[in-house]
Amino acid sequence: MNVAARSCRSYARRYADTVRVDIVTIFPEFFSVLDVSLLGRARQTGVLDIHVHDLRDFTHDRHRTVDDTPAGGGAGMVMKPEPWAEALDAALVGTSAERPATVVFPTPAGSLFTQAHARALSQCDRLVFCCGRYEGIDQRVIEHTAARPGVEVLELSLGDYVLNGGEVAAMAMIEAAGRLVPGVVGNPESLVEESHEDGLLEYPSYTKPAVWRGLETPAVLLGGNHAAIATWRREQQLERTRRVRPELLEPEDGSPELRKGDTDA
Ligand code: JD8
Repeated sequence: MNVAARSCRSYARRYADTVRVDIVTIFPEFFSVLDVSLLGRARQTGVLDIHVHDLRDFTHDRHRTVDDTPAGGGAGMVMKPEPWAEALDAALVGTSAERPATVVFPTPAGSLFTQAHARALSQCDRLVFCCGRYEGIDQRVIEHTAARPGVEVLELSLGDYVLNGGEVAAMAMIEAAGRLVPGVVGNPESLVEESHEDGLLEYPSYTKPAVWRGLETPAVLLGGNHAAIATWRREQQLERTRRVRPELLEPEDGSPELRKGDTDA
């Protein structure tokens, strides 16, 4: 079974009409972007209940220390476990098998975040995002969190490139999941057509004027033949996907001999 399918089964289904999201970070100001646009409005209308916590508020020393030297040596610093445990104690208050929560640790060492994860996260009642910095978080925090009753832990990577911390990744995951929560996007029909929901890239879009700087809108889009338009758009999706992202057309778990271009000829 692939990771996404396995995750879908184990994630808590969403029944409440509000999704509660807690974010733990040493840079709470990063998340001011969640005040604007679609997610900002969803927060105002109460569909999303987002709370940002400063990890340093869970320290007890004068310098509000969240990092320490790596066990075994090496460059950089590692986030110490104690503030994380206290922050998660607070974020997970009331969590139980009956009131489950999904805790996401964005990390380059995690599974690749996909639209299937976004879909599954959008169906959870309670999400907690733990944003690491430096070389990352002491691994025991992940282990300890996964052992809490009612908690499902996910280590997810935004993609195969290096970020300075988990904040930007968490933001992308929150936006991808948040827009799938019922009531966040005004017209739910606009969700079904889009990229990655059907495993293909999107078709190109055009608006007026029909001729702009000598460039024409494809005639089929101006002809009013809706069947022809649908056929053209599907062909464009397939052509684009084959050209730009051919791997999306290959079977996900296909054995090598079944894959196109992978024969031993
Ligand atoms: C969390 C610390 C930085 C990671 C040394 C620089 C996700 N797709 C992704 N790329 N990078 C991250 C990510 C990076 C993070 C942290 C997520 C916490 N860093 C570290 C290890 C190597 N640096 C990510 N999701």
